[in-house]
Amino acid sequence: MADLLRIANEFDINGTAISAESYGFGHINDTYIVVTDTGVRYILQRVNNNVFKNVEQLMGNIESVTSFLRKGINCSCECLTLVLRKNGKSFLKEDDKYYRVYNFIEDAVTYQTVSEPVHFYYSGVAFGRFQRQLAEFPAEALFEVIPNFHNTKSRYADFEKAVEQDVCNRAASVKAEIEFAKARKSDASVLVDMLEKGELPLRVTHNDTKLNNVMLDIKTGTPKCVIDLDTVMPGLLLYDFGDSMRFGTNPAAEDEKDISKVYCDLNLFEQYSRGFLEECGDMLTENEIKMLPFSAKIMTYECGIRFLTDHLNGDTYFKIHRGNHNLDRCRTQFKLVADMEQKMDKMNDIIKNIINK
Ligand code: ADP
Ligand code: GN1
Ligand code: MG
Repeated sequence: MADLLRIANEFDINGTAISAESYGFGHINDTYIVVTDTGVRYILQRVNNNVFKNVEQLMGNIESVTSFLRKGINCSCECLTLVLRKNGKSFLKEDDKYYRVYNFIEDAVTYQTVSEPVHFYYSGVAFGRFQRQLAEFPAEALFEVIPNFHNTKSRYADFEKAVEQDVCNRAASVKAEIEFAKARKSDASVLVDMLEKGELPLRVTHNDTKLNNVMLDIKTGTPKCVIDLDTVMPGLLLYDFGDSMRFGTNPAAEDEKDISKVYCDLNLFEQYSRGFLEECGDMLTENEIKMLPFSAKIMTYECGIRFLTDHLNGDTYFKIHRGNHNLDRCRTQFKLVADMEQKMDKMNDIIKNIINK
């Protein structure tokens, strides 16, 4: 802890850091809650530079996105705020490790699953608003921190390579999952092809819109702040919509071992869709509207193959906390994909009803 306190004190915080504890449930960065002797709380993060190879450019993105968002705020929401160092820099590099500090968003919570449907509605409001707020952001100013991040076709190619190489000899034990993924290979190119043909517009998107990346007011549930801006890059609006649905319509945990508990709750699908479309529905093209339900399925499929790929590669990307953790995560995603396939017509009807109201 001494090291973390020393690092936190390198930033221009209020008082002197006196405690630092692990915090949150992210799969990528190391997050700590820091408290100072004046009672102010901060978030200290060690940025995962195995995942993010260009942390300096990533921090540049966050600086420009947060200052753009801050200028445009016209609601009771907050914007993620970096605490700078005394020399004006937004991060500290030490022994090839990168650290940053954010103001702690007080009186707000993140949820790991939806307990009150209204929370998911407000999560839709938050990400729909985020989309609208960034509509005029100059996309060319952003560094592409992870190229092809949601290029499902290239994610599929990574998966095939992992199966072929089978570096941990795990492929034989996950035949059913491999077959499930292979059977849907053609789905992987649908959005990528539409983008290439100019049938979907490239926008500035969040790209990691799961429920625990939005902070909701602890009392009212209304949106307080969209967080985890590491992956803000040019992308498809459908990535943001679909990824929220992937995580939030499933009443069970993303790593639930008992997959009989995993399904897509259509009431939750409707709640989020309403919130999202109320905020940014008027921006959407016809093709974007048409592909909303499919995006939920494809983002779930993509995440499933990413977890499976990481399992096959020996768990080098996502943090794991038990044996077969990535495999358990993959299984929940594939169960959800299968359920969404059954419910696709109903999902389409829900979107049509909202749009035609
Ligand atoms: P990761 O990239 O690992 O997911 P996040 O930036 O999402 O990291 O942070 C992990 C968790 O820490 C979040 O889900 C949230 O609960 C908490 N958190 C992050 N930033 C803040 C903040 N500024 N104020 C309060 N809590 C935060
Ligand atoms: C990671 O950082 P976190 O935990 O919010 C991942 C997302 C996945 C998600 C699955 C940079 O998100 O792409 O969808 O796990 N982030 C990165 O839960 O790879
Ligand atoms: Mg996160």
